[in-house]
Amino acid sequence: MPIPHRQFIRKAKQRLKDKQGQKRIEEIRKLQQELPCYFTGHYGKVRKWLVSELKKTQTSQKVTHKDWFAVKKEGVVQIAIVGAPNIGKSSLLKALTNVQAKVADYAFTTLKPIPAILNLNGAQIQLIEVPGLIEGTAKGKGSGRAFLSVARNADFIILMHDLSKGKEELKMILKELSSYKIKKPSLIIGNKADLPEAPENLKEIKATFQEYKIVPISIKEGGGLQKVKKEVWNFLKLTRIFPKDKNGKAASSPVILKQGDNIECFVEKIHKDLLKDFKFAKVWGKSTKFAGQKVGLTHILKDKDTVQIVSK
Ligand SMILES: Nc1nc2c(ncn2[C@@H]2O[C@H](COP(=O)(O)OP(=O)(O)O)[C@@H](O)[C@H]2O)c(=O)[nH]1
Ligand SMILES: [Mg+2]
Repeated sequence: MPIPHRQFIRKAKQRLKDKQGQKRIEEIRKLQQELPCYFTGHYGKVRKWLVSELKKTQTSQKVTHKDWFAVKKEGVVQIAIVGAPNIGKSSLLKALTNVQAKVADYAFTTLKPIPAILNLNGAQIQLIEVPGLIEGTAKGKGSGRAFLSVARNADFIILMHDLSKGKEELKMILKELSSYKIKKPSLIIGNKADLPEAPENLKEIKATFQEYKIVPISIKEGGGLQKVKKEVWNFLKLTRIFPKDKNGKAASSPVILKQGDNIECFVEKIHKDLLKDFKFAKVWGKSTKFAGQKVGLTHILKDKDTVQIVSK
């Protein structure tokens, strides 16, 4: 259950109290994630307040730190792909999206973050290749910091590892990430599984890093990409909701919501104006006891539900 909005505001203010600049931006983004998705009423006001705090902080940030930049958020979530240079990050981006990223057999190929859109089960997911951490640092403090801020601002992290290298290399990178205060990776991709050293290294890595999901792939030979998509979909915790029109015809492309989102979130996504004329909704699918069940705004939806909105 969401906590009452007053308690939320008190907690939010406390958490933002001594935070400035980038730290404040990160905290505001976290709070936005934690906010229950009501767009009206008290929580609607809290939501607006957080947006205005974010804008204020970003404006002052631009004035004081000219070297800071962010990749514009597009799609429903942003995933940063991080790791050492030359492990296949650009290759992965090319394999999953239609972006033209440069792939080359030497470090320093990718010198700035590259965003691309992956369509996953009807959800637009923004992937960002972050230049190899060492590349960033080598290029000078300014852009190195900028890369880190891109990785820190992403909603999720995918860490890529070259399976021709052993567990020490991976340990080092994980330590590096946490020292830069980058989120714990949601997934580790072990690329270059086609190389002769890979099976032995994978075995050792799986035994050492048991708290992580590790997916071996070979972009070169085309293996493992479907598994990557499946794992990404799992950690995103999204739901696909199919709208049904007045005549009972269900749409073929879903509205994408977060797990735990309710009818109000769904209505808001379709059209803000629908909310004031909302009477009830009819739902088919896993969230209901029977087909076509009548529900109100607070009904929580489940993946692949079909929803018909009935207006006043
Ligand atoms: N053997 C092998 N080589 C790969 C694989 N994926 C990428 N590479 C090679 O690794 C090198 C670096 O790739 P790139 O995508 O530019 O890596 P990035 O620096 O991490 O973006 C290139 O020569 C790729 O052809 C793979 O699955 N197996
Ligand atoms: Mg690259």
